[in-house]
Amino acid sequence: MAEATQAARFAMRIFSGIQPSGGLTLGNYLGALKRFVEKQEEGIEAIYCLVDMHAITVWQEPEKLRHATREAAAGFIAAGIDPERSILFNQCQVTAHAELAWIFNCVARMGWMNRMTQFKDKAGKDKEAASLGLYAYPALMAADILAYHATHVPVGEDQRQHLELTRDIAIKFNHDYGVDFFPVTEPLIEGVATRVMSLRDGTKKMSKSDPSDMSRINLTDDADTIAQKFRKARTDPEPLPETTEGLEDRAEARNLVNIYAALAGVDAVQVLAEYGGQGFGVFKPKLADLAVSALSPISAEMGRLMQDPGEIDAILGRGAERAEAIARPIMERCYDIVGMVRSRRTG
Ligand code: AQP
Repeated sequence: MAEATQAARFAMRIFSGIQPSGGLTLGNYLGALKRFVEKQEEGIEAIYCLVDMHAITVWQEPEKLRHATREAAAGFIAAGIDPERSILFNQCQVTAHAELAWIFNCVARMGWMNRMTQFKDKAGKDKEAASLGLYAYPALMAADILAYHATHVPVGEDQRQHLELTRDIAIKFNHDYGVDFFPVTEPLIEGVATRVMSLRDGTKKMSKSDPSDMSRINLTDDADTIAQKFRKARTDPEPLPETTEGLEDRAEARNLVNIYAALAGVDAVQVLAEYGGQGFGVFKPKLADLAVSALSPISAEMGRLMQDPGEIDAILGRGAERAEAIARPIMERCYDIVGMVRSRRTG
């Protein structure tokens, strides 16, 4: 189906999610949250979801999950998501996600799922012990997006493969049932920080669930902790290069330069124009100062919002009602297309 026809049929709508599987990191902020806020400011209709059902694909302590969900919601609001303009809610409160995921489990092919690198990374060596949910995760993610007929998904680079699977599922569903029902969603992978790397290993992505807290900056870290983590960040002994080509085989240096660029709203060329030839002894404190000035207002506001968890729950509840109002008619039409009888009276 021509992209142009689809563009005409589906109004631009953004969906994106973050797992409350721990505290939000600088990677989540630069790769996702900061860009969600930019999209909101562009006036695009946007739905943001704390994907608690994805989080439980690996074990979560119930109390920690509850706390992380509220804290992530506070992080979204503190970073600039306005829950009146955008829709902000947690996944389990809108049942269409789970319902559509089941249908997509029956559309997606085993061969497609077997190619998913995130499952291989997260399941590690003992795949037999991984949950079935972890394996089926990409079908739930496709459901998250397509339950809203979302056309665009702002994500970090790590999610590219999942977005491709979402497109494959939409195309196969449309083809199998002879309809033009689900949009073929476009990923929005933009900016200099689409893949923020671990501070301990420049080849691994910065992640909430990395066992080493020193590998990441948490949005709740205080100024001293941020400065200490950057000071101790792994680097090589060379000064920063004058050009970006000089970063090619220097994963850790490249990561710190990209983080600086994303926080300052410039590109790596501009960062190197200022710091090329300087050592990390000079660069790291400047980077820490920049990170503290960007993150400390967010962490202060998160702290304030977390004083009133009841208000956060109310915001998530209202967001879920608005999300449900979009997803329910799409879900009902989907059941109809699939041939399922829906005769129960509602309301
Ligand atoms: N390091 C990163 N750099 C850029 N973007 C990132 N994102 C996550 N880490 C980085 C983006 O944040 C959004 C939400 O991701 P998620 O939390 O749902 O899942 P994840 O990618 O699996 O994140 P984590 O931190 O690695 O979680 P755990 O440790 O629980 O698996 C996505 O848009 C993602 O691209």
